[in-house]
Amino acid sequence: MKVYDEKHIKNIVLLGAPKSGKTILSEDMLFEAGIIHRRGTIEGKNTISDYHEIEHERGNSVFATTLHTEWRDYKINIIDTPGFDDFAGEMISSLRVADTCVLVINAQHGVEVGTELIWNYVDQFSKPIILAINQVDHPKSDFDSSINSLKERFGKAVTQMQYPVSQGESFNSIIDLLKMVMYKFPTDGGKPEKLPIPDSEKEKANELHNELVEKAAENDEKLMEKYFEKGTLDEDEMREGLKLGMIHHDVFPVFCMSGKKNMGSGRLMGFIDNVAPLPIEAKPETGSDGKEIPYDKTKPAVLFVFKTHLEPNLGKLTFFKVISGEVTPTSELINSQTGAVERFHQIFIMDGKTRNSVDKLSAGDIGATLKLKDTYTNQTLHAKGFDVTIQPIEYPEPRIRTAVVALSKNDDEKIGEVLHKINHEDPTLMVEYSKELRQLIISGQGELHLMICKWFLENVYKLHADFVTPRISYRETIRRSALASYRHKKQSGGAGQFGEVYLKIEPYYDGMPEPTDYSVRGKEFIDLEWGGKLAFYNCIVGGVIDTRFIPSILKGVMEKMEQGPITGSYVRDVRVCVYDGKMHPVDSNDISFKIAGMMAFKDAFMKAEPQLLEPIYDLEVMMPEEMMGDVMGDLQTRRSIIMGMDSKGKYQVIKARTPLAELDRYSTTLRSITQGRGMFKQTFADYVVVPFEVQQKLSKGVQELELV
Ligand SMILES: Nc1nc2c(ncn2[C@@H]2O[C@H](COP(=O)(O)OP(=O)(O)OP(=O)(O)O)[C@@H](O)[C@H]2O)c(=O)[nH]1
Ligand SMILES: [Mg+2]
Repeated sequence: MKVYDEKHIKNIVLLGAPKSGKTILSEDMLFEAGIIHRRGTIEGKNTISDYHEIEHERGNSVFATTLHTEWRDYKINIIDTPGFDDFAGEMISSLRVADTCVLVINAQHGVEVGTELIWNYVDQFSKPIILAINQVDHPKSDFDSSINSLKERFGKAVTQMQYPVSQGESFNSIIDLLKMVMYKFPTDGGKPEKLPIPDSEKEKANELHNELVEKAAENDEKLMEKYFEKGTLDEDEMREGLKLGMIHHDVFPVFCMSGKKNMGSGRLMGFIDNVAPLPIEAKPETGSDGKEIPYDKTKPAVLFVFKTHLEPNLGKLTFFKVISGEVTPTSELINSQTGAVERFHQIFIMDGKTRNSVDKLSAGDIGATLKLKDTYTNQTLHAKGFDVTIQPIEYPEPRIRTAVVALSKNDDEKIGEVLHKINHEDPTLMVEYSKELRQLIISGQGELHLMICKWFLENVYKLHADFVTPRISYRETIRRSALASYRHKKQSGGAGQFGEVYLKIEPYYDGMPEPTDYSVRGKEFIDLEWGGKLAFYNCIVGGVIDTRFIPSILKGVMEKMEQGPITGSYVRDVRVCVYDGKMHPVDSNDISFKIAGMMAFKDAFMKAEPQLLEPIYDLEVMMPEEMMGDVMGDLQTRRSIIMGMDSKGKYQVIKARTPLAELDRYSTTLRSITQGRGMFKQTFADYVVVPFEVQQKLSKGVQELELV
C-alpha cells in the first residue's frame, strides 16, 4: 500500500444526528474510491463501518470506525462516528484527531436536536467544518428548509457550495457553484456527466455564485483586492479564500448528496482533497507543557492514542495519530505516562475490521497496531529521549450511574475485571467499587450507554448482572453533646480482657473553643477521608488509662465512624473527649480498649440526636426556552432549591441544588420532558441535613439490609 506524506493526507470525521446517513455515506465514499466493489446497507448488516454484532442488532453505529479512501493524489482518513449522544466519547475521541469535521445533515429534517447536541462538542474544538446535506433523494427531502435551518442556527458562515436541481426520487443533478457546472448522475449513481448549467437555472446559479465569490474574498485582503480589480475570482483563488475561511470558522461550506444513491460523495471528496486543510495547516498539537509539536516527519516519533478496542480472537487494537516523525513495524516507543517500552510488530490502515498492513506512517496520518501491552486511550508514545505527553482528551462528566449486581456471587470479581477492560476502551464509562456503598458502580453518558455495556457483559463475556439504583452515600453526625461509658470485660478461661472508657461527644465545627470541663492531655485532629473532621481529645487524669491505650480507643472510635450507628454510613464532624476509665493490671490490652472505645462512642452517638446528611449536587440544566416550565416543574418535585436562571446562546440555563437521592435516572427523564433537547451537568456540592421523615425511612430501610 502506498505511503502518503504529510502533504497528501486529510483526516476527516463524519458527525451528525442519528440516522442522518453517516455510515452509508462512508460506504459510498469507499465504493466511489474503489476501495470496495459492492456497497453494503444498514438493513443488510454488511457495511464496512458498522461491523460489530451490536451494531447489526441495533441498526445503528455504536463505535467510531476508521476507514480510508485514496481519492486522486490524497489519502482521506475517515472516521465514521455514532450519532447518539450516549456515545459522545466516541465522537470526541474522533474529533480530537480529525483535521476537518463533516457534519452530516438529514435533508428531511435540517438541524435536529442531535445536530445541536453534537455542535456543542464540535464547538469546543475549533476545527474546520463542512456541512453535508444528505438524503436529498428521500421523498421528504427539503433542501431549502435545511439550508435555512443551518443559517438560522450557525449564522452567516454557512456558505452554499451546491444545490440540487430537483429532489426526492427525481434527484439526479447538482449545480456546483464553485465550478459553475451541473453534475448529472446516471440512475444508479456513480460518475456524473459534467454539463453546462441549463438556462432555467442560470439566474439562481449566478446569484449564488456571486455570493460564494464574495464569501471567499472576505477572508483575505489580497483576495479582496483581486476581487475588486477583476470583479470575480478564479477557482484556485476561491479555494484559497474558502480554506482560510474554514480555518477561522468564517466559512462552513455546504454540499448536497445522496449517500444511498451514490450521488455527490465524489465531489465532496474532491473538495476535501483540494480545500480541507492538511494536518500541517491545522492547529498543531500541544504537549502538557503547552509547547506546540509541529507535524514534522523529520522529527522523532510521537504518537497519540485516541482509541483502543478489544477485538475478540484478535486482541487489543490501538488506534493512533502520528503527531511527529514516522512509525514503522519495527518502531520501539515509550509510553510517556507509564514508562512502558512498546515494541511494534505491524502497523495498519484500518477499514472497519479490515487491516491493511503498511510499511510506514508519517506525521499527520492515522493508523492502528495490535497487541501493545500497556498503552491505553489518551496516552502518548514517543521515541526514546523525546519525552513529551500530548494534551489528553477531556471527556464529558458522567450523567447517569447504576450499581451492578452479579446474578451469581461467583461472577462478582469477573464482572469487575471486565468492566475495567471496557473502561480502558471507553473512558466515558467509569467503573468504581465503592467501599462505602459496598457496590460496584458504573457511570456513563445515558441509559443507552449503560444498556450497551450490559449487552457486552451478557453477549461477549457471558456474565449476567442486574443494573440497579445505587445506594446513596449518606453521612452521619450529631446535633448535641452526650456522655457514655462502656466496660469491656472477659474473664472466663485463659488470658482475660478488660477496658473501661468514659467519653463525651459533641458536634464539631471549625473554631470550636477548647473543652473547659476537662484538662486536656493530648489532642488529634483528623481530616476524614470521606470529608469532615474528627477531633479526638485525651483528657485522662491520674493515669486511670495508660497513655499506650489511647490509640486503641481512637481505633475503636474510628471503626464505628466508618460504619455509623444509624445507617452504616460514614460519620463526620464530631469531637470526642475521653475523660475517664479503668484498667486492670493484667487483663487490659489494646483490643479491650478498642472495643470499649467503639461501644462507648456508639452509645454516646445515639444519645446525641444523631442526624443523617445527604449528598447534594449543583445542577446546571440547559434547555430551549419553551421547555423551561416543564423542566422547572420537574426539578421542584425533586426537593431542589432553584439557585438562579441564565441564558447561554439559544438555551436557557437553570441552576439548582438537588439531593442525589432525587437524581436517579435524571438524564432519562430530562430527555423525555425536553424531547431530547435538554442537557445537564452535575457536580457534588455539599452534605446537608436529610428531612426527618426521610431519615426515619432510611434508618429502618438500611437496618433491614443489615448494613449496620
Ligand atoms: N433515502 C436515503 N436514505 C438514506 C441515505 N443515507 C442513509 N439512508 C438511510 O438512513 C438510515 C440510517 O443510515 P445510517 O447510515 O445508518 O445513518 P447514521 O448517520 O450512520 O446513523 P447512526 O450511526 O445511528 O448515527 C438507513 O436506513 C439508511 O438506509 C440517503 O442518502 N438517502
Ligand atoms: Mg452510523
